[in-house]
Amino acid sequence: GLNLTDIQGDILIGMKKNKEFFLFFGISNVKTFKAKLRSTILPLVTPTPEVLPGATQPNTLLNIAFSFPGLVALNVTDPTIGDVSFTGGQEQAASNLGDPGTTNWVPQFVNDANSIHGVILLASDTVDNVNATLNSLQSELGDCITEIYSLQAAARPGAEQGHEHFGFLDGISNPAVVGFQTPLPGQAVVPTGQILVGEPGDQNITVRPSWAKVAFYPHPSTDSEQWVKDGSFLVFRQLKQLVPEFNKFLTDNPIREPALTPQQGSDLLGARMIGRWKSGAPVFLSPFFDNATLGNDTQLNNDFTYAVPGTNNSNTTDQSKCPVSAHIRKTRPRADLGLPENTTHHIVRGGIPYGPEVTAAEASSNTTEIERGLAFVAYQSDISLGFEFLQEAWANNPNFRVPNTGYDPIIGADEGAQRFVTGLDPTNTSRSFTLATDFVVSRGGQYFFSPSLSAIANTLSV
Ligand code: N7H
Repeated sequence: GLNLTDIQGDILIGMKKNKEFFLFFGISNVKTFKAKLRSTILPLVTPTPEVLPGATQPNTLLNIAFSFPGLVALNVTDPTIGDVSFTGGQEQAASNLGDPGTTNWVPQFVNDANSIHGVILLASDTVDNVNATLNSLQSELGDCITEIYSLQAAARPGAEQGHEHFGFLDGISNPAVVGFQTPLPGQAVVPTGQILVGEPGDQNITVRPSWAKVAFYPHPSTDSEQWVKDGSFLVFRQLKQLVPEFNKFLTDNPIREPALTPQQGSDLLGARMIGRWKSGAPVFLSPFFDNATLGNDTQLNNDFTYAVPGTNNSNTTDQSKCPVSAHIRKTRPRADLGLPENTTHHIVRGGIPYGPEVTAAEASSNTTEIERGLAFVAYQSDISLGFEFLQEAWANNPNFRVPNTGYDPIIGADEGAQRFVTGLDPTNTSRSFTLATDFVVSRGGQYFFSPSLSAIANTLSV
């Protein structure tokens, strides 16, 4: 079985707190940092058992991950971990990811990409708790680290808690790894090595798509690299969401159907862009109206495949119940790639919203004035088969599976160019919509490696 006490808590099921602070730091004094990593930080690192349901938790949960330049600074054996995306860094991948270069990026992710050595994640119920931990950490660490950038993220208030800024319930569908969780109906079950480096299934890919970068070698490859086992690559992206603009698009383009009011037509358009209603109910199971009971029921809200009910085969072209390009269908095609489900391209998502609610002025002008969005966090054992594959080969590919069905209307991108998507109008699924601007704008990020606790103790801090 898995050694859960050795695996950082955010990886497999997430720290799941209402407040989360991301501290991007540089290491200014390697020797002192290594000593403090062991004496101060390691005892605060939250392992998986502490985030399991019913566990007693500290007030503030902490996880830590390192960039490639960070592992180089710490002088570990093979800081590349055999992952070329990790080694290259996210900045190098910007255009491939569909960003218009780094024009919209947070300056620190560009200018200080080599100085950001790691990220500390602090999660708690209150910002006061986070700040208390941060203050004591900073006074203990002194000047052996430098803050380069930070982001305070928070769940949305009141009834919107758990919903991202466009209004949709998030955190419903994440894969379960074999032998760890009992899967809920419809939940993907993936080999442990899909998410954790060095576990069965890691890099166990016989046929890689021709465009995919080939890793140098499976990780870990030699005994001296065993420290990478049970770590996971953490992809961080600050994804700005243009909420008033998104809402205006829905208002301007309601699905017209006799049984629907214009508001219901707009809601239907939004739901078909995601593949779920705001409550979380999948449009495949509830094609015309939201169904909050279904959305909230974890036994039912993920239990579908896109296959025609009663059949076990893939259903590649029918869009009547869910567009082929809907965000959740692009990023997890389920039966569309055949059953049993493909287990190669799965990530565990642990993102959280950041930024304030839409103001009255923004709503009435249909224009974003204050930045808000998603602090996107994804874990996988191979970045090019995980996050990069979902973004590049699926979301940004208008011909994925069915030619000319268009981009993922939420996250699909073509370096800022206008995009098209079909399938959104159930009364005419060949109708094409033009998305003149992106509703999600990448502000960039970095690739990190979230090591096991034993790697922190025995390798990174010595
Ligand atoms: Fe996505 N959204 O509100 O539209 N996402 N996502 N995502 N996403 C999901 O099923 C959203 C992003 C995936 O298993 C839901 O938990 C937004 C990136 C995957 O069926 C909602 C942003 C990538 C799934 C959103 C964003 C993904 C998923 C439904 C950016 C990867 C699970 C809730 C601001 C490259 C699919 C749920 C499945 C679900 C939204 C980003 C991937 C509501 C707003 C960058 C794999």
